[in-house]
Amino acid sequence: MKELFDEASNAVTDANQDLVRSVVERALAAGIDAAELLEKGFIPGIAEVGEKFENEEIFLPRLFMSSEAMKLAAELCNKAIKSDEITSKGVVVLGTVQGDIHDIGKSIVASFLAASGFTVHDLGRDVSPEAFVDKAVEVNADVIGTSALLTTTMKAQKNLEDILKEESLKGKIKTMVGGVPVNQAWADSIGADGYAEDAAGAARKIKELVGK
Ligand code: B1M
Repeated sequence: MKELFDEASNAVTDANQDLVRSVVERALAAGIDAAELLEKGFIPGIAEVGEKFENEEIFLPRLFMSSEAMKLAAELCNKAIKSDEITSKGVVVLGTVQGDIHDIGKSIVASFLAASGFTVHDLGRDVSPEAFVDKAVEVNADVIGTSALLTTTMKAQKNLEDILKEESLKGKIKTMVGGVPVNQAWADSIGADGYAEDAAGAARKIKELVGK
């Protein structure tokens, strides 16, 4: 199993999409859980790529190619995570905040929530606070979940809190924040109702927020 996780990590660091497909196929055939494959194989691979980018060992084109491999890995694993639960535990509007195009982690969160029985409206990336609120009102959402990967885009999570307050929706619609630069202290400082470090934590926290 360890070898497959290492291969998964290498598939992302080497930006090898054929290897991504092959690892996912072999892992699922061997009965490995898709969520575990993401967590122990592919995600460590993209984290390593991020570190190399930060240390200027690799540059944007390479980061982009690895991110395409990671995106494929997430798509393939997400399909295997999907659940067939019929009764919805609650409605969640989810997206990556305005100005931010990082959507791989957000899509994994969407899959975990769907697998945990929530109805998820995934608005994609670069979503304005107004669009989050409009959709949440339209679908009578319990929770708005936002993902921010850049220190410069985290403030959009605060803008969302401000708009909810202005429209007297704060408390009626709960908010949940996540993403690499986000932490509990940030969530507390902007008045978000919840924070989670990863997708499994997001599903647990949202269950708590909607009381189910
Ligand atoms: Co960018 N990028 N990137 N990037 N990128 C980071 C975020 C960075 C940390 C890399 C680095 O320097 N080490 C850095 C940000 C630095 C900072 O803000 N301080 C950075 C930068 C600088 C940039 C650009 C500015 C680069 C440039 O153009 N010069 C640019 C910005 C574009 C923009 O958004 N406007 C950029 C572009 C890109 C790509 C397009 C090449 C690509 C994104 C492709 C895509 O998403 N479609 C990319 C990638 C891949 C990364 C890294 C390497 C990996 C992100 C990722 O997919 N991780 C990233 C480095 C890193 O994160 N270590 C980096 C895997 C994913 C599964 O994890 O998204 O963290 P993550 O999601 C996790 C948790 O965070 C959590 O659960 C998920 C699953 O476990 N979570 C939530 C996420 N959302 C949640 C919501 C919740 C709860 C939990 O509740 C609602």
